Amino acid sequence: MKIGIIMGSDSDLPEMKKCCDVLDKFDMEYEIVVSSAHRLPHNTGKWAETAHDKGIEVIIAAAGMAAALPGVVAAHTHLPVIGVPLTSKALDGVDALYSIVQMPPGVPVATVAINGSRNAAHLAMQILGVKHPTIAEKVKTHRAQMAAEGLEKNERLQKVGVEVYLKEKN
Ligand code: RP5
Repeated sequence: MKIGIIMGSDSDLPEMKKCCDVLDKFDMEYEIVVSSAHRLPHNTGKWAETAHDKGIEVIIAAAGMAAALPGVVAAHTHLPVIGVPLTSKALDGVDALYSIVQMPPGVPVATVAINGSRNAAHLAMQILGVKHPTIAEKVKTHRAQMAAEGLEKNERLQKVGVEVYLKEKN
């Protein structure tokens, strides 16, 4: 097991499925659990404390609203923790962003954008790539594919112009 994903509620699952989709695409091993820092504090702490022993090497923690989860998980493990702030109705994710990003020195959470669950997956792979060359190769191959796609798009735009390009795109 390489990546552990934890989220504060099953209502976070639709956004976190996008993270799973990226990891599935690259054939990455992960486990995904739902455990709230506020509603299940002991369970959450235990999961984080035992993550390393289970073979997890990097953790993605996602939550909305008060969003204590990524910080609480980081407090219970030496593993790197990537925090994903999720949108909520009242404050649209800014509440979660501020909660997750403002960690005290010594207990960092690497915070991605609001609803940035796909980038959490990519960052987790980059972290694992430091130790696992096969994962680093996957990251490099993906970057090369993105660059090739970008060049193709520009070539097409230069060839057909704005109007046709937009018609084709829509
Ligand atoms: C947070 O509160 C969760 O991460 C979720 O984003 C939010 C709302 O949770 P539910 O009331 O939908 O379970 O802890």
